Amino acid sequence: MKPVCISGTGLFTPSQSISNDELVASYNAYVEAHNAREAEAIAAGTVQPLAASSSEFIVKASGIKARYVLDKAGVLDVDRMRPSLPVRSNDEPSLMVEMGLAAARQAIEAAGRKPEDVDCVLMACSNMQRAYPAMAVELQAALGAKGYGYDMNVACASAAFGIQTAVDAVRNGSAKCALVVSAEICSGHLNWRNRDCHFIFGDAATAVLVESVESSVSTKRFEILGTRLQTQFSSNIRNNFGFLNSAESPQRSWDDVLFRQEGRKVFKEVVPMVATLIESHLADLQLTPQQVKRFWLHQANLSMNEFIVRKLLDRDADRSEAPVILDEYANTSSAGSVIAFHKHSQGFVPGDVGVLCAFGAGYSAGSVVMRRI
Ligand code: CO8
Repeated sequence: MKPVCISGTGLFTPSQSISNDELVASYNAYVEAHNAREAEAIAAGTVQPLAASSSEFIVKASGIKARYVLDKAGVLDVDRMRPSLPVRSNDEPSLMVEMGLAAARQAIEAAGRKPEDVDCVLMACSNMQRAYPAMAVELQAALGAKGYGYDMNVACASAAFGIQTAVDAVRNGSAKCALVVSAEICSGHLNWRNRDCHFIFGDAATAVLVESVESSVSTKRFEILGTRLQTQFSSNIRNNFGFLNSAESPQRSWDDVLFRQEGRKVFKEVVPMVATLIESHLADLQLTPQQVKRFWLHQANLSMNEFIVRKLLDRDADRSEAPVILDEYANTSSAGSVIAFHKHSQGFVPGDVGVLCAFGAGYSAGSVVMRRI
């Protein structure tokens, strides 16, 4: 098989960040206002009081300390509690493409390439800003890339699925230089009024360039030794937003067309699924987890990642073996594992092996085993 590599990565980080304390102050002001407004009904037992959130809980339960967002003011505004994003005309670039473009340009430059060298653009992420035309095709045009582009949605695992698709395209000759962009505006799909999950997500965009080893010119390349994908249906992470919403009767509430999950169940079911996926994938490549220098895991929950790596290594891992970015970024869905890779791929010498693994709704999971060359 033709050897294929990741020749460059890029990252776009929004300029605005919200700390847990800022987020909790806004949420608790909303709770107080709600409980005061409903005081009589609460006293009569016909309305349940809302409970306060806390920064201590958020850090303990998730490891998250802050998150980047496109619009901090809208999220923290107690009367709004969602980003305020002005509508753009059809002649203006869409937000997702603007974010993706910044990450894409970095990845292309890191690989020593030019935009016109790219001949396949995949927009691989959880939530597309619109149904069509495909976000990837708009990005392809904005970039000045050639070839073709299309969108892929496999929730938080989208980047791994996109990388496998890019590898297949380069291997079979349908592309020479494939770009996988994961632009996530999670702040638009999060219910900031839901105490169970109001702290979970942030916004960011990543890009990964995939080429054949033979034709790549990058000075920092990771040969992809193998990719493996797995899916298993579950409604434990679900978003019912879709094009039938306007036709449905009765109409769904906003709560039902935003992100929701059974976090505990997800934790329990996804940890073993991911550990088994990585272990069996490595075994089929004649590798053991102990031979892996670094695991760039999906960034949803710190304990979840610690469990997965402990299962693989039979001991606790340190942060150089399993980098953490969720403390600063929160869960950025498909961008998370690529941010970890982008920010923490230094210190590798030729021959060193690393595993990128993304997982999430579906359930879906994908591992990418790579070796520095
Ligand atoms: N503040 C204080 N207390 C709280 C809060 C809060 N904010 N929230 C809950 N509590 C309380 C609960 O009421 C409960 O109290 P009690 O014990 O008295 O009933 C207690 O804390 C424990 O609650 P939980 O059991 O819910 O808490 P956990 O310890 O399980 O932690 C987590 C919750 C952090 C959600 C955890 O379960 C988790 O991270 N699980 C894994 C989730 C995961 O990986 N999900 C993947 C989602 S990503 C994906 O694929 C989606 C893609 C789509 C992206 C779209 C963008 C929006």
